[in-house]
Amino acid sequence: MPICRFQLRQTAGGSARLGWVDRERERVFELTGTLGDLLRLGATERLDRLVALRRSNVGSYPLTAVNLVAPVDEQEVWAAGVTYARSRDARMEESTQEDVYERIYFAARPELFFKAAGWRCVGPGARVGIRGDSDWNVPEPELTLVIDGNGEIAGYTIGNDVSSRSIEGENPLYLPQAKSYFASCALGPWIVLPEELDDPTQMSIRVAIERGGSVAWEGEASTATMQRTFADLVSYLYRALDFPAGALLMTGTGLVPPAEVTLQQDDVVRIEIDGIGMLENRVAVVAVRGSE
Ligand code: DO4
Ligand code: MG
Repeated sequence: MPICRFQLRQTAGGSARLGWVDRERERVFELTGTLGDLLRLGATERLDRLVALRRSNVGSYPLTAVNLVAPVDEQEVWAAGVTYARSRDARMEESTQEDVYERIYFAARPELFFKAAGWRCVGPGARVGIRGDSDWNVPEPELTLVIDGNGEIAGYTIGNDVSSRSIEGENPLYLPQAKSYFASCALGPWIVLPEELDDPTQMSIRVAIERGGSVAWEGEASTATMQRTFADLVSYLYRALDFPAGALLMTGTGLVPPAEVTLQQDDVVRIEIDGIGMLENRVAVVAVRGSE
């Protein structure tokens, strides 16, 4: 059963709690401890602890009585780039420096970048941001790995690596500004354990941008078309950094809208991944300070 983080609706703004979700009964069962506590453990201890926690019966709530929040606490969120041909091609079209994308697609060392501290991430139903100083912005639907302190994959969730194409396209060295700003990282709705997921290398990812009640753009891709393996991405991330409380790693996008599509205020971005669920967020333009 998926692991989630949630707040009680009646105390919205109160601290987030850990839980597991019974999707059939549509209830959340509270668990003591944090996601970090679980990810500090090895795989066997984590499963034992989850079994023990599930027996402890701290409290349960109907899904309608809670707000799910991003399934991340003290972890950093990292992201891989140009792991699908579609991402490479879109960046070669937008960029003044197209060869860097062609080269990284085939290079042994993957592109990995820091996306967000856990506390900056938004969860299901919250607004995602697009920068007010960018006129070309897109969602990037990505299967996201939840990795434990030992570098083992402990679960999977959905990520939206919202990005500015105009800022990255102007100069690849602007990548951190294109990628990391207020509410640019959405995660959720929950974490599905590896034991509970069919083959994650063969999963369909679907996205739709809804505008004023109709679909402005939609697309579908399969993780089967990814150019790299999850193990390879994780091993590079953990090569020269440690993550005692685990880390999240977005695995790159295979879905980039055509050039004429840009996100707008109040668009709704809906991402679905088989076996995991749906992550839906409405868009808000993030005001930037000091721009004309
Ligand atoms: O190279 C820039 C970032 C690529 C990215 O975020 C992706 O491919 O998903
Ligand atoms: Mg991305």
